[in-house]
Amino acid sequence: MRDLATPTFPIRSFSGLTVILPVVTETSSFDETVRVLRETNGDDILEILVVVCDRTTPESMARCEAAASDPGNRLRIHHQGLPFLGGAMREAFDLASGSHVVMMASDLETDPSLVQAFVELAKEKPAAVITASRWAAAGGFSGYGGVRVALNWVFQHLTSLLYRTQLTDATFGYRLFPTELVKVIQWEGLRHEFLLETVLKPLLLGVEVLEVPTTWTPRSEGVSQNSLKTQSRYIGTLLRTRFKPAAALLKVPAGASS
Ligand SMILES: Nc1nc2c(ncn2[C@@H]2O[C@H](COP(=O)(O)OP(=O)(O)OP(=O)(O)O)[C@@H](O)[C@H]2O)c(=O)[nH]1
Ligand SMILES: [Mg+2]
Repeated sequence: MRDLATPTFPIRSFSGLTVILPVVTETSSFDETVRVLRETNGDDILEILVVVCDRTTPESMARCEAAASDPGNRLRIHHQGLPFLGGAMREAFDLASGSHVVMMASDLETDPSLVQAFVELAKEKPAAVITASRWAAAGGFSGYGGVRVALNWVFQHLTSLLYRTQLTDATFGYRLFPTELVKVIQWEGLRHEFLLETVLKPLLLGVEVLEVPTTWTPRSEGVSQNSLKTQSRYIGTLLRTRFKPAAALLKVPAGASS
C-alpha cells in the first residue's frame, strides 16, 4: 500500500445522497428498486440519477420516464456518452451533487434496502468508502453457481494478497463513496472491470474501506451485460492498478502541468 497519509481531497460530513441506477433491460426490478429506496431512505436521498444508454430498451426507458415524472422520487435521467457500465458510472460520478454517492444496479442483485445501513455508517465515518460484501460472515451467495463462487473466492484472496487488505469482497459493484473522492480519482475502466477499480484505487490512496454483509440473489428479469470475456478484464485491472505510480491515481487538476 502506498503511503499517502494526507488525502488531497476535502472530506465533508454526510449531507445527502446521490444514488446511481444504471438501466439497460430492467423494468419491474427497476420500479422495485426505486420504491424501496424511497421508502427506506426518503429523507437522505437528494437525487436518484438514472443512467441510460442507446441499448436501453423502450420498455425500460418508459419505466425510467414514469419514475422521473413523480417529483417525490427526486429522479432524473442521464443518457450516457461514454460506452458501457464503467462509462455510465464515470459520467454519473461527475454529475453527482450529494455529499456521498451510491453505485448500485437496478436488477435487484444489489439489495436496495442496504442503502440505509450504508448511510448510517457514512454519517459516522464520512471519509470512508462503504462496500457490500457477500463474503463477510453474515453475507452469502444464492444461485451464483459453484464454479463462479470458487473463482470469485480465488480472485478475492489474490486481491487481499496483492493489496495487503482484509477486505473480503472487491468485485461486488455496490458501494457508497464520498463524492469528492470519486471526482478526483483518475478512472480508466469502461466495462464491468470498473466496479473493481472503484475499490482498488481508494485502497491505494489509503482511504478507509468498511464492509456491510449482504446476500446476493440473481436477477429475475432482464439480461446481464456482464459476459465471461468482460469478467476476464478484472485480472488486467487488478494487476495494472497495483503497480500504478501514486501520482497517476488522481486527476491532474485543470491548469497544472504534468
Ligand atoms: N447505463 C448502463 N447500464 C448498464 C450497462 N451495462 C450494465 N448496466 C446496468 O448495470 C447493472 C449491472 O449490470 P449487470 O450486467 O447485471 O452486471 P453484474 O450484475 O455485475 O453481472 P451479473 O452477475 O452477470 O448480473 C444492471 O442494472 C445493468 O442494466 C451500460 O452499458 N450502461
Ligand atoms: Mg446483474
